[in-house]
Amino acid sequence: MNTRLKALSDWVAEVAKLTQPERIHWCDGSESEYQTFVAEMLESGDLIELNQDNYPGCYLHRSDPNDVARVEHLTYVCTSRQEDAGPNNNWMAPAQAKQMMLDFYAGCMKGRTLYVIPYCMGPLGSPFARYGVELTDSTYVAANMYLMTRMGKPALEHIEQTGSFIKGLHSVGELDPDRRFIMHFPEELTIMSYGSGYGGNALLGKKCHALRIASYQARTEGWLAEHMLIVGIESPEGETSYLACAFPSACGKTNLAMLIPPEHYKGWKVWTLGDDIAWMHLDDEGQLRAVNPEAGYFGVVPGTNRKTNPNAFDTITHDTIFTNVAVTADNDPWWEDKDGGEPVIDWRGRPFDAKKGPAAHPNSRFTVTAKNNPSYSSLAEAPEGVPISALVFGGRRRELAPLVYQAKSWAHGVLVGASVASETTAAATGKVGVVRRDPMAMKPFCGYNFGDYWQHWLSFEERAAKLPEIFHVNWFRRDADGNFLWPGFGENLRVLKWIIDRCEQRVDAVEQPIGYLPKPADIDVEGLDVSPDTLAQLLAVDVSQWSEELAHIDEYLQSFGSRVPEQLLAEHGKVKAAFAD
Ligand code: SAT
Ligand code: MN
Repeated sequence: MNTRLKALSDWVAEVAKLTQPERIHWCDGSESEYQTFVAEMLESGDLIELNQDNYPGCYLHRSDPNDVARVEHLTYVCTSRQEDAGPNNNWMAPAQAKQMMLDFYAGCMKGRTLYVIPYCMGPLGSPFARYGVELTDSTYVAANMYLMTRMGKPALEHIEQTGSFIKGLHSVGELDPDRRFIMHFPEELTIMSYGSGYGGNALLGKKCHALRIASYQARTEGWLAEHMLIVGIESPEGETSYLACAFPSACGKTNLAMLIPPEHYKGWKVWTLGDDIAWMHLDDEGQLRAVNPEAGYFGVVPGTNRKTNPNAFDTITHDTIFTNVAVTADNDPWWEDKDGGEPVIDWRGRPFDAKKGPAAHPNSRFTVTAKNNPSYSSLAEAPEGVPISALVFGGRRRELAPLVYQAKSWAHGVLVGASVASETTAAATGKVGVVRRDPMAMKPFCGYNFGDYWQHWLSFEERAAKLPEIFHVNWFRRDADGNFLWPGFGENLRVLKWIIDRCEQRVDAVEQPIGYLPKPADIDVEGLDVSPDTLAQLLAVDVSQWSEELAHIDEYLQSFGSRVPEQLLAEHGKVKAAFAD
């Protein structure tokens, strides 16, 4: 065995006995090892080489057509008491769940390689970094983990020193949707995943470890593991503010994290720290600081182009694994709104026929190291993380939620986060475009009861010296004809600027029952096709729509029974009373 840590070698031996792989490969995390994975997958057909002149180092993976997104209905949190998982999670008794998974795993790796992937989430050696080991029979997963995490020898050395790591066992199995489960055992720091090779179901360092297990640990240890991008906004004066923003999957986190300032924002710079997950701790001075546990991006491809997100576009022109995109006659990758090229073969490998649906799958993805990103922040590797000035929640709402508003206090901000709702997207299986409650964009990812989670959020008020201001944004408002009212993408910097000005107390606002809204004159629309009337619509608070929303929020909070913090209900009561005034 390739480790001196007995707990690890014993576990690998036990899993090998159960799953019976043909061989075991201990990942060292080297570039040459990655190239071996690629060569093997080109040979097996798991990867297809794309045009290497136009897209050097880029490959295409076509997944099973039944395995293209997260499966929330098959994802479970198995705590010993059901109420600890909460109504927000599927639950199964740990012994039952484990037995079911062990039955699936019996002999499942026959003829395959078992990869042992030691990985680190967070900057290596940072006090906030956490370690795990994923065992998988998928070369695609091993290659993706190389791009997405700090994996291999240094992580293993650290694990050997401390003896502590999260155990993640994964097998693609038969890719049978009826034999597919993603199981979490937070009390035992263990993950078991079977029957899917898709990102969030299979790259166990990401949603399974860095959100579900980590959020559970964070609660007991006094920190936060959140579904948030981290971005640094540098003004022409050289002052950088860091924001952490929570939006549900496929609502533009990657775009915001890589934003390019609008033309007349001369001298402004935007730095990416992370595009999906933030781990936040209070430092010795009581300041909230964030690190990104990941080292790469698993982003939505469709819609990415030189206009919407030039940084992302540049990032994925080399050394990228594309999953489920289409290809052109020149063997270039292609997706909807790529601008340029024509699809010839669709994501399933069939000749493209518009009647059969989109060329690229709506949840097609790119996997790429963060080092490819031209705007990658020099502080992204800083062990102590960056100080956070503002937390921003948001969702995809065609109506109701204004472009931006600010919570009146920390506790009110926790209510704003807890009340987030958003239209569903293709990032998870199921119907798209249905509004559902998605508190803090964590509905699919919180590893414990939301009632306890909100209490944990509230508890920061008494422990922190200066907490970030909390905001809510909505880039997705539409008019009666379905047209977006706000241009979005790089222009969102105009809203972020207002947020930063509020944090620095440089601008005042209009008080409304739901929070502080901008004065129209304080949202810069110079050079935009946004009329004063449109801006007024974007900033309007419709009383009758909001009273309906408040009733929904009430009902939702009540569904958590006695676990909902009294303080949260009191905050909600204040908003209702303000509307009644
Ligand atoms: O597949 S992932 O869960 O990693 C992507 C997402 O849905 O956010
Ligand atoms: Mn995500």
